[in-house]
Amino acid sequence: MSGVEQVDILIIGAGFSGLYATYRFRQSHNVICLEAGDGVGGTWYWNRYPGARVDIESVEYSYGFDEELQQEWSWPEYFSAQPDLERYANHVADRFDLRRHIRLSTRVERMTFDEAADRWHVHTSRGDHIVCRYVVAATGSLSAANTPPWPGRETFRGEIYHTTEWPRDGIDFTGKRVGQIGTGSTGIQAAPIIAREAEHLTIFQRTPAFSMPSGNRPMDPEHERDWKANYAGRRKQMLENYGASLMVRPEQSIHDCSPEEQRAVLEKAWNSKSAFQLMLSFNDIMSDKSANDIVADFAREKIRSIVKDPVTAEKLCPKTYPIGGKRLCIDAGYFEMYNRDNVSLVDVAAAPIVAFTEKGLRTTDAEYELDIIITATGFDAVTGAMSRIAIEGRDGVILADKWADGPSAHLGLMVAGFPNLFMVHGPLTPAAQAQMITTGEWQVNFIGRIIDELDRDGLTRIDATPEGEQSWADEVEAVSRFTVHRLADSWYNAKNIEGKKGGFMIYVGGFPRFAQLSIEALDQNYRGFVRS
Ligand code: N01
Repeated sequence: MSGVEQVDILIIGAGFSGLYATYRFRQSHNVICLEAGDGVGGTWYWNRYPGARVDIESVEYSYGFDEELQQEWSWPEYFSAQPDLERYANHVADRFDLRRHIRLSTRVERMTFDEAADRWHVHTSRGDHIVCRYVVAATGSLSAANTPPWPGRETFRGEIYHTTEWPRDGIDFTGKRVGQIGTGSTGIQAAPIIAREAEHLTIFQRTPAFSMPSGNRPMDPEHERDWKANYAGRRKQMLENYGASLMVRPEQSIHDCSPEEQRAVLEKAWNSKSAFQLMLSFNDIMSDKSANDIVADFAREKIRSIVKDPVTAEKLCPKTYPIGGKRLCIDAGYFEMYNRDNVSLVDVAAAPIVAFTEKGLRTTDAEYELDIIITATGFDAVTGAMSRIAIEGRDGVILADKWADGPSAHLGLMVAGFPNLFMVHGPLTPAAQAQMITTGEWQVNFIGRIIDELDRDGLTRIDATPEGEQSWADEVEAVSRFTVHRLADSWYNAKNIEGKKGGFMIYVGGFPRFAQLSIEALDQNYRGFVRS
């Protein structure tokens, strides 16, 4: 498209937050939503690998903004699979007539802030040049693929796929020798299904993961009816809970129980059919390393009881970080998969992968011949999606440069020097520590309040101050001291990618505190912001 277009609000991303932002802002403003994919749904558009499924109950992990929508929609399973989540995103786009605001297959490449006019100039992969008052970046915290850095990729004669860029028509693994790199939430979901089809599946594991059974099952109509009878009340209650979810946080310390009592509670949690119940068995698992050790031992015992070959079982037992320190994985038959004859495990912590070759992959001690390589290697998380756009704020500062040593953002919402640019689920927000659809709606509404108050007061610019950024950085750091997350290398602290700097990039103080501090900042005369 040629010529310069003008809109009030430009939204980047048509994932769940971007769709809601489009709905919310088009009621009062002229909006456009740009989406890199050729369909809506964000995470649930891109991650169509076999077994992709949400780990929060779908009755929770869904929109609450429209009572009719939540009454009408039915989830076929407790923890929905990717196709159902994508179908839901498409339904919402159609039902609320959002598509006329959305431009698909359009990646934002460059943005510059015009200080004289208080306008962003946004340039896209299709040549659009759009001038707008505000940008709402709903770009996702897990949307920029982390691709392994090894040389020789172009020499490999077979096929390579990243799980987050999965072909729409799927992949036929029949009769193929498949190699999968990565055993995080994604790899653990995909592998058991690939193993059923492939001639042979080799898993290349750098760090073993803790995982528990997802407990997915067909939706119980009574459960659905019960939710729908008081959906609004439950949504409100969710926002009052740490993870914006009704998962119950217990009062009891593990140290107040005898070993037998501990075991009984942990067994019940393991079989609860409720993902994460294990971590919610006692109140000190995430804060007290000795409490955590008891649960980690229990989870390792489960692995040893499932995996028949003791050498493989031992390799699969995580021993270098606390359980829950990296996000707990959920699975459907992951550990059982290693009892198959056509699955083998390679420890690439001991002998790292160094290159793709014509025939497959080479580690420091062997070459593996493969027909298909799956990189389930995760994401340039939290900052990647924004840093990959050339965003130039005031005084010519580029966002990726400003964040070179780690992200800064007041309330995880705005970066000083980048006025009128709001992030949903930005760095230093609870992100995946809280249920992302409901908290995304909350953040969009919060941005809505800011924009409405600028309009009301006849102002055209809002920026975070360096002091605001610093105070939020202090808060993020302070709350992170109380959790065992610090003891694990993960995408939370940028240590999943060699050379990436970041510090602790997730707010672990809980959603209610995050929301309360955000509201207080606005109520206290926009503390940490400057408006003009
Ligand atoms: O990514 P990850 P993910 N050489 O970063 C390995 C959400 N999610 O896509 O642990 C060898 O967790 C890496 O090894 P290591 C959820 O929030 C949710 O799986 O870094 N290996 C690891 O094993 C989750 O936390 C759901 O040592 C390399 C794997 O690749 C987040 O997304 C489902 C490597 C990456 O694991 C990310 O999950 C899926 C290298 N160079 C995702 N680089 C559900 O809701 C990376 N690895 C259920």
